[in-house]
Amino acid sequence: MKKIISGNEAIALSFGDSGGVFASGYPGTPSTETLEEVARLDEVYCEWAPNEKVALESVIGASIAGGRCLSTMKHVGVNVAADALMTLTYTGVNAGLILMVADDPGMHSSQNEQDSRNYARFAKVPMLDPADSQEAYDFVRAGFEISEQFDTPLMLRTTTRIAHAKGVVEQREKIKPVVGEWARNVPKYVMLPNFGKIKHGEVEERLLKLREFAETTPLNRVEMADTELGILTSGISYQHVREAYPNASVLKLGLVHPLPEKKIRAFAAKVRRFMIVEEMDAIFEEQVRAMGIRVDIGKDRISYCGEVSADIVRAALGDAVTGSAPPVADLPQRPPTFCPGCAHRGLFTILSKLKAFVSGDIGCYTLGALPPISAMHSCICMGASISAAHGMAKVNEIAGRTEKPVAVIGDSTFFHSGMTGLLSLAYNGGNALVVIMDNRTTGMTGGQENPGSGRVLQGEPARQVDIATLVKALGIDNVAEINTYDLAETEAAIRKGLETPGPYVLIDKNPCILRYRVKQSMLAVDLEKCSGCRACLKVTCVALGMVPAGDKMKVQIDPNICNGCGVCAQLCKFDAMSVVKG
Ligand SMILES: Cc1ncc(C[n+]2csc(CCOP(=O)(O)OP(=O)(O)O)c2C)c(N)n1
Repeated sequence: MKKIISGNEAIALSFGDSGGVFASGYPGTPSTETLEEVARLDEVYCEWAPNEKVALESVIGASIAGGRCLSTMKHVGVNVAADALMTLTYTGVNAGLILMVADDPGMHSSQNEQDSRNYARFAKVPMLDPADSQEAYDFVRAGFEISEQFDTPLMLRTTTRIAHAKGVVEQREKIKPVVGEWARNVPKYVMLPNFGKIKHGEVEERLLKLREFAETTPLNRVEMADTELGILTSGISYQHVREAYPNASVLKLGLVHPLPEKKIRAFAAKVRRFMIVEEMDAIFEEQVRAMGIRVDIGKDRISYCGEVSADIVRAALGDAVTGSAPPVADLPQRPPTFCPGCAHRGLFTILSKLKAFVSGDIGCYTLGALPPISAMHSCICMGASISAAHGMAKVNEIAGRTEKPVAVIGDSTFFHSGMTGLLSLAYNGGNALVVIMDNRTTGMTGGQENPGSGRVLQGEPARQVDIATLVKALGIDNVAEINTYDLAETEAAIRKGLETPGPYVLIDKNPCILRYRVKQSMLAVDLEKCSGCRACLKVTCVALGMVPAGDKMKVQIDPNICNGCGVCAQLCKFDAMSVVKG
């Protein structure tokens, strides 16, 4: 059967068709839909883990117990899971294990642009890099086979355009899932130093065998055409190469680690100009140069930053670019902002007013860093807000400064990796105010379930963790609930938290209005009372706009967008806004 589906959907479909039994991941664009699609399959169990390390560890267990398994995450998720990965590479697998990682060249929705091919080299594991939805589908099946044949975890790498673009996929015959033996093998799975030493040697031998495999596998194919130009490429870059130079010879790698040295050498020898086209790091180029193979065009002409395009490939060869129209330069910037009715808005309005130093985290609340609110001063990675605030407070203490930092973190991020930071804050006698925005979903990535939402990925009700109880158990005595829709109450609570020495936690429990479709009420502006002062615009709500009224510009509220949260009304000194529909 043929279907038109995205790379993420293709991977999920193939997991179900290739004997997959267990999947676990953590949301992160552009990987998220993969597990959401797996959740729709019959006969497959899957779950959101609280973070990527837990997800990978759970699939390690599933593999040991004999089930083909998949872990999904975005590129930065591998940093979190890396501790498990670096030893999983030693133990190998029992049933096939695929770690799917979605890279985001161009940073469409990520905090950095790291190239996961580095991890395949670092962990010495095979990596597949599909170039379209069909390959995404096929590479899952091939991935399980390679994983089992070579006793290794396998990384399946996608990039945003492979993950989200749709293409035709022909489904293969379904393999019925068969759960194998539950492996009891101490020297293989207990990585004490003595066993680990033996295993390291095996990893190196495995890599040699994989190198041989890379030479012959059809996953790496030569498309010989005009020998004037030969291009080594993989993944989405292959599509750009083909668009720019349909007549060039191409060595297209599906298995991007380890590299087929003999194949590359033979290919390079046959073409007059040898070019390497790869997004982000010079992973191929550095290895190919180290093999002593000449590279005529590579990273000297193609940036390490951002995505590759057909025009970039053409420009690298000094040819005229023909493609897309240039971006319109003078359009006004429209940075993203909180949804109308989002509870984060009230919190950041007050943090901005109090000029607090905010140690931020990753989630919808990160938008509090943008003007005109501009109330976030650092944001590093998931879970860093509390630990970073703790470090700031300690140095402030050493410097004799009295200002107390505020850490802002969401529920999903708190479960992911904020809890340990809070434990440290309590244990090490820290001095920070922590605001946990518990909107009961993983909002930024589209509203996924988490341990506080009361449901699991496949929809069943689940035990709901009470964050206040958890916070107290981690050693925090001062814990209070706030309602960030009430600005006066929020201001008083934050002032108290800042004035009270030691760790202090405030929890807002207003649900995500987008995920839970909460419509509170609707406001309207009395134009007679509105002075046009624009104080309300500080909350950056898209429901607010300026309209001509007499000789002035005054504020109007779009009734279709307003959620009635009332935060803007609380900033109006003229009492011009009121509820028109409750
Ligand atoms: C290590 C890592 N994994 C996943 C992501 C993707 N991601 C960005 S924000 C976020 C969670 C946001 O949820 P929450 O903290 O509850 O805040 P909300 O967006 O709901 O306000 C996720 C999963 C990431 N940036 N880094």
